Amino acid sequence: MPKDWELFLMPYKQAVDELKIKLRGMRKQFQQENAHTPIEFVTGRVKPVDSIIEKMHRRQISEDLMEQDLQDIAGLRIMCQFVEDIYQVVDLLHQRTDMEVVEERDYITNVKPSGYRSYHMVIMYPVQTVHGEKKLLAEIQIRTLSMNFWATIEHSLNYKYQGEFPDEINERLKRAAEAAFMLDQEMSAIREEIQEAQQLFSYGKGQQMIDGTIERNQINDNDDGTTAPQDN
Ligand code: 0O2
Ligand code: 0O2
Repeated sequence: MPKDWELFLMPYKQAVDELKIKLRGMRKQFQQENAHTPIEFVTGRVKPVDSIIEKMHRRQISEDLMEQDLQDIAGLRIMCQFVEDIYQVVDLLHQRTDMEVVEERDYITNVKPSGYRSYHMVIMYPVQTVHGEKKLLAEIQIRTLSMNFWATIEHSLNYKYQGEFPDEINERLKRAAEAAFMLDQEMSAIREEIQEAQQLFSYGKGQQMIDGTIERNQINDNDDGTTAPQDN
């Protein structure tokens, strides 16, 4: 195991920070161009050391293979409004020249037995360090808001039951996953109508800015794409 975890994880932290800025920048660019943005918001984290150690034990990964086999030390998550947006983001990431897609897992078409849905991409990403370039793996999970709601709840229940759900909870979670996916399908069916309304709304916001009546964008648009007022 690395003697100095902080030092070992530094490039991973740098990768997560850089990728958050780049992915949030994509959202900003779509908004600036008054186009529908396929990215609703972006989060990211470096896997905590205890989770890294636990996963290495569980998957019997040796230390020399850690950086190769543990693909989610750096993890990014992109939340989208519609299932169609997920595939647009996938295409956009394929086109980028600052990262290389090395693996993909489509858990939307191939739903996990738990009911989990998301699109996973593993990328090779170069970070510049004082010792030169270091290429490392990062995992990008792309999902709808509805898939994210389900995964977040299921993940927190996992803490309580350590993955051993009682049958009734298991069944309910699977039903909830299907209900969440039905919500996605219903929203997709009226996607054009929703996007038209959203475009009118954002155009309205822009007009208000030009008139100088109210500077809504300043209070409403956080860096992470949420709409809560900023503290700083
Ligand atoms: P928990 O509760 O254990 O999950 P910012 O200030 O917005 O630039 P910040 O504060 O680092 O960035 O937070 P960010 O980027 O909004 O999101 C961090 C949270 O996102 C983490 O919570 C994770 O829950 C979640 N997350 C984001 N991406 C991933 C991912 O790829 N994999 C996993 N497993 N989780 C992800 P915490 O704080 O770690 O707490
Ligand atoms: P974290 O940081 O707690 O989220 P493995 O861990 O062996 O099952 P593998 O091969 O590394 O999986 O990759 P996989 O299955 O493509 O992706 C693993 C990650 O996807 C998990 O990270 C979760 O973030 C998410 N995930 C996969 N299946 C489920 C599921 O059934 N429910 C929820 N809520 N999330 C899931 P980790 O390792 O759990 O770490």
